[in-house]
Amino acid sequence: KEGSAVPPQAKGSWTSFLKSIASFNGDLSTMTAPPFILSTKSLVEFSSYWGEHPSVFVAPTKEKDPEKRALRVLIWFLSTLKQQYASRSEKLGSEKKPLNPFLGELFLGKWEDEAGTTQLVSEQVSHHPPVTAYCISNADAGIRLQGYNAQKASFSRTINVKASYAHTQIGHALLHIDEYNETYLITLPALHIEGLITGSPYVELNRCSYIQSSSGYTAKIDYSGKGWISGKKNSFTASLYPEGKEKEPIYTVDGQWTDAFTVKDGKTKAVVDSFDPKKTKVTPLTVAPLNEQDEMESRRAWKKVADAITKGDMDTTAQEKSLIENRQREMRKVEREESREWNRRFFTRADKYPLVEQLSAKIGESINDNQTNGVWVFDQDKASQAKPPSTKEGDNPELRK
Ligand code: CLR
Repeated sequence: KEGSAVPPQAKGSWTSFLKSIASFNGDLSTMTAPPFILSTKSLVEFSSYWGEHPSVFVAPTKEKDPEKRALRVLIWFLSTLKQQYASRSEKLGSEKKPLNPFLGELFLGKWEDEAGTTQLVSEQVSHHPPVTAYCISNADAGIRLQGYNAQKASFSRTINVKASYAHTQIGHALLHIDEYNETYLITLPALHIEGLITGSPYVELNRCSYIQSSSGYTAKIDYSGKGWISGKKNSFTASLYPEGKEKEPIYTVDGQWTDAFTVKDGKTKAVVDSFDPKKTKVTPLTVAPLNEQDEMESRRAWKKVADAITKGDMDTTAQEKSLIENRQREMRKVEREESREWNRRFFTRADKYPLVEQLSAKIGESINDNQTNGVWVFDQDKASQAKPPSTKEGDNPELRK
């Protein structure tokens, strides 16, 4: 038997947590977990994983050939997976339960490096169900990613029911390249958590996800996890093909998303490129100092909770959490009384999203807006009214209306 990472005094609470997972209703805001597995970071921060290699993100804009451009987009997508799904386990020793964002919570920042300035805006646009929307853009390169996703626990009944946690992401991302007026619809992989019994949970991806471009290319990524083909964990195979011609790949990619992967020519099978996420520099995100942040900004809002979690002080953690929750409840009450809704600062609910529907139809997916409290789009007008983080002078009360 493997050793357990559960602290001795938490054995009981871990066991009851595992049991509670089995009967969990899927809404993350109702999940309670033992202290040692709590993270000090809110889920609203997770949007930043899409942009941590700005040069790889803007690379497609420099490619004139549409096929190769679609390949650059696929490589960028694959390059984000390690940060998205393995970085917490690598840094903290295991996956942790993130803080559950409140409605209107913001995470703003930018990356500055050889790719210029890449901006991040992430906003919690719904609380029940929890939905995060984000926009990552590099104006000089003329590229913009926007997306929204809801998180949902889902149950795979095939595995030992007591300690299994499977998870579906609802939503999608859209990458737009100005120069070619090209849009890529990106679907999100399903995942499950391994290592629960021993108290050291980590993420493994399942099934498949797609990237469908308006220029007529489809990329399909199959996640196989440990064992299936190579016996290595986090394995995947991907292929890029003209839409409708899955059997005629232009490129194939295989390897591990936490390790190296290689790109091969679909016909000749010759290796044409490779990528190693371990050797690719991660550009740190610049976030305004706490005292200059708006009070809706995640790290400022959760500061006292995060400090209490770090100290292991569960009484203070609970107290500070209730303060936030009560305040939110109060705000919702006032909104109901005045029959209005919380005004999202950067995103708007869209009634129709024809391009997305058109692209998703090509990969046989449908956009399910009733699970995400609507379809969320970045609103340029709202955004230009809300001052970007780079030019903000202190805590501007104007922004808090
Ligand atoms: C959020 C959106 C990001 C990618 C991403 C990575 C890890 C996922 C997270 C998403 C959603 C919440 C998640 C997390 C891993 C563990 C955590 C599923 C999809 C759950 C809620 C934690 C469960 C408690 C464990 C300690 C067992 O782009």
